[in-house]
Amino acid sequence: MKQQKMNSSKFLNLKYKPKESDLICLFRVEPARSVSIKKAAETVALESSIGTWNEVTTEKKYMQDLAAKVFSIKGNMVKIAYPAALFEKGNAPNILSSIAGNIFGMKVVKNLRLEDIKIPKAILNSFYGPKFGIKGVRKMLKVKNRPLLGTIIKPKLGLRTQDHAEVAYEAWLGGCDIVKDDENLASQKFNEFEERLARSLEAANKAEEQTGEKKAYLINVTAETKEMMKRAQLVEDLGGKYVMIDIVTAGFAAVQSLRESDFKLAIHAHRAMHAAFTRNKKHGISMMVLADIARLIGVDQLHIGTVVGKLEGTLKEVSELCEEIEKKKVKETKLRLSQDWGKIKPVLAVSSGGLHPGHVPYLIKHLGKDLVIQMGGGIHGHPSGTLRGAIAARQAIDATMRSISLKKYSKNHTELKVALEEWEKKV
Ligand code: RUB
Ligand code: CA
Repeated sequence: MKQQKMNSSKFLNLKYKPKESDLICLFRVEPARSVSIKKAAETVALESSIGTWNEVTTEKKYMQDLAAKVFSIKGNMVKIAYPAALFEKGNAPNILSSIAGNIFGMKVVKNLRLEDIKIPKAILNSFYGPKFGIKGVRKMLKVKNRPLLGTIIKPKLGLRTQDHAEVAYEAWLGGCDIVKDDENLASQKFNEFEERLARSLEAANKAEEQTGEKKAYLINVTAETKEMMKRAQLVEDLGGKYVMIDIVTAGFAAVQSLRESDFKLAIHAHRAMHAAFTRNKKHGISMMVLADIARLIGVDQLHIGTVVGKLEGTLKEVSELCEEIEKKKVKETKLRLSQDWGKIKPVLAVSSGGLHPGHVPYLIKHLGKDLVIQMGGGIHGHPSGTLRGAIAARQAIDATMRSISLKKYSKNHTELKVALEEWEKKV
């Protein structure tokens, strides 16, 4: 490949000690054939800060301090420090257009993956972070100690509004704290938003009266931004507590708009489409980075994976993600940078995708009790229906919180027994 002619030394300084105020990125860089790792790394730094493919006559001395610097190269792992002044504060799309922009398509890299980012205090404090966070959500739902139980209405598309509300009611009655729409339910003709909202909130109120517990409906407001805001307003007007949004397909600016409005609504973040760029271990953007952005812009709950369910993600990856969003300070690991989240509240982790009651002990053991355990098929697929399915799931949580094995607990809890028999081979 033809090497680029450029004045790039200002973009590579292995003696550079990053400043507290720098934003740090950890990249995995696989250079193209005949390109050195140094050349590939400094090209990433220049393209994502003040450089381009050649020297330009418009460059001024006063901008030199804005150059991003490669300051560490270990094998393929490269760290780059970005001066905070490169970015507009409080503007997530702007930050991503720099550190995760053109660079993924450059010919000097065969593969490039942004593994993690470390956000300096000044940038952190320019964002809202979660409005409720773990404590706020627990307070709202009056659940102190155990994981929250959630369900996704299934089938994900197709149910008519009255049936949707009926299924939701049964799930709440059986013991779910949270009932949510699936990622691709919006306002289709068979189940329009406004009617669904009204009917489902009615069902939630009825279930609250009958169980004495708080019940939340997480309606999916994902839509064009102005329409999304109208829908969120409607949720607030009708007394809802939560909204759900597909943060990747709606876009980070839309999530910021939702968070930075005056709504008193908790935000549940679904990550549909993330695996298009997070799954390839050599190229793209990691889920860790997506989690950082989600916490920064202020969602209250985020899907992080299940390890044992239907979607990919190792225990190490999922538990590191859980720490990243739930702790105040996280330590550096092989694929993660340290972070002090300061005043930014923690986000409640959500495990969802292919789960059933038999998975509960594993999830609580490895991810802790600050968790929403969500089961769609694992509740509505219970041989005796949704109500019994939700009862079984809640029994699994109760047993685990009391350190009783599911097998033992199921001896005098029929719903759990049936669930365990049904999914025995799928634990
Ligand atoms: C859950 C489901 C959710 C996934 C999303 O349904 O399909 O959309 O949790 O994945 P079920 P992730 O319980 O029937 O599998 O949580 O990994 O983002
Ligand atoms: Ca991070």
